[in-house]
Amino acid sequence: MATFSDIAGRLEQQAIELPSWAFGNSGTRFKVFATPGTPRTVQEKLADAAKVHELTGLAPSVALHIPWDRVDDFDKLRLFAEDLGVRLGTVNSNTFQDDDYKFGSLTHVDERIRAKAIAHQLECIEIMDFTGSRDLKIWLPDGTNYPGQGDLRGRQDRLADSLQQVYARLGEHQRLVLEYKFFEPAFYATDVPDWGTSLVQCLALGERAVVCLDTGHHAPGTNIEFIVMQLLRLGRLGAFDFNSRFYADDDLIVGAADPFQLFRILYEVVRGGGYGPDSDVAFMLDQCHNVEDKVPGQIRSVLNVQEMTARALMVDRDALVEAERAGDVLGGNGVLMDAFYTDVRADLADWRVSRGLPADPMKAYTVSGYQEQIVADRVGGTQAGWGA
Ligand code: PSV
Ligand code: MN
Repeated sequence: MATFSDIAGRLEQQAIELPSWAFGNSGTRFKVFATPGTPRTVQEKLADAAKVHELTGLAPSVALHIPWDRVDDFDKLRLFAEDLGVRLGTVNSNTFQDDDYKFGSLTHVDERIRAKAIAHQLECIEIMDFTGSRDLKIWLPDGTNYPGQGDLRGRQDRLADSLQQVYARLGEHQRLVLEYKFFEPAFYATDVPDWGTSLVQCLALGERAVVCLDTGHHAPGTNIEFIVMQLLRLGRLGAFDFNSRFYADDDLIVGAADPFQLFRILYEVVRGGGYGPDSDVAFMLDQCHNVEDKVPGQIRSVLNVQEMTARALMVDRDALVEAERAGDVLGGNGVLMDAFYTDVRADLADWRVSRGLPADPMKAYTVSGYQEQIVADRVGGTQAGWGA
């Protein structure tokens, strides 16, 4: 097995994008709790994200969600972020909070509403031109609740046409990233329910259409690392939305529910060339901190990804190849498990110190006084929220 010092250099290549909405309030359909210190503006969300990056060195960019993060001047917002030491990343469109989209958006049978949903995507691309963002991420709430409610085939055909119109507007260096989700808010048939459908739609568009894999968007027991392998093999894994789930689309801290699954996913990422300077895969978080403080929630998240990446990098690939050739089933499994069970936390602490970062970013946040400061400063106004 590789030692930590063998792989330490490769850890420099890690960059995880934070979702602006992770810093806002969120909840369930039962209740959204307010948290003291929650940002009121996108600028305050960026300040919180910059704090995460300052303490971990892992999170140099922030994804925006439109309309939640809409401002008059995106050029100015880009400069504001750069002054804080972060940059603006993926732009996420939103067609799930407007009454017009009750029966769909890019798949809608009413041409007026479908055109409106397409226009929203085009507005997002216009924003990307100002922010310098590479990726437009589309997740659709489209689907039906009852058999017979909509024509499954017609919806798919309209989706293809809508996406084509959006794709045609992309700049040379921009990408369309299509996210799938097997249910919710639609419960019978979702129009982009799985990686196969997303891939098929992307293949029809062209090379700059790629799939987003949100780790919370599969049925329990799904072998997610297999999907990672296949999409990397085909050159169509565009992005991750990392989070954890116990039951549904829980959006909990990545690595919290099943660290071993995160390790297996990251092993396939490394194995398939998805990690490092030659890879285009965007490593994003898509999480909500409903009951815990948001900034330390994001710090914990990026550290979890870093820890499992280090372990995945340490897997002895040659030994795995050898074991497979020899038909040594338990030997191969043992090679993988050796890396998984290696505790890299002390090595990572030293590695951080050697780079001028705090050994323990969670502790450093607690003693920094930042949480007390934002609680004291952010009084009045309207706290940002998932539905705001
Ligand atoms: C949908 O569940 C999703 O994963 C999409 O990425 C949305 O943009 C995001 O969550 C909203 O939090
Ligand atoms: Mn997502």
